[in-house]
Amino acid sequence: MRILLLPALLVLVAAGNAAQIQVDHPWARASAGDAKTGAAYLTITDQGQPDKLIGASTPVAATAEVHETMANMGMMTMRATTGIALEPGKPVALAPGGYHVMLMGLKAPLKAGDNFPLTLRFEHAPPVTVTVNVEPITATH
Ligand SMILES: [Cu+2]
Repeated sequence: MRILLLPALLVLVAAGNAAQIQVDHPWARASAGDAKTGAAYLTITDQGQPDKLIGASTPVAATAEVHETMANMGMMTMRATTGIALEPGKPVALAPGGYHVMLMGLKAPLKAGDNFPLTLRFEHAPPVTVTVNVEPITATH
């Protein structure tokens, strides 16, 4: 009996630890000159329960905030969000012109070819740290 139960238990433990949040293609644009702000982009797919992206942090910037871009009286502006809702199985893109992770107080300019860690925080799922690739300043995807 014990021999039969053990594998079942291991499967349960493995399922509990499976990544609930999938993050694809994390990238950022290289800094223009010595700009102290930047933005990181990525696509999040929630593989678990409904959740919310509520924050981010990275060692390369003093602050990271989840922002949304919006048109306000003909001007594109952005503001911090209280969170981005994630629905199971529905990818949410953080991309130029929309949601992004704003990096403020960059400790050094982002250079194409470099990469840096970015930790995403969720309402329910445990934090996820991804590696953000810095792409040329002309990158749009
Ligand atoms: Cu922003």
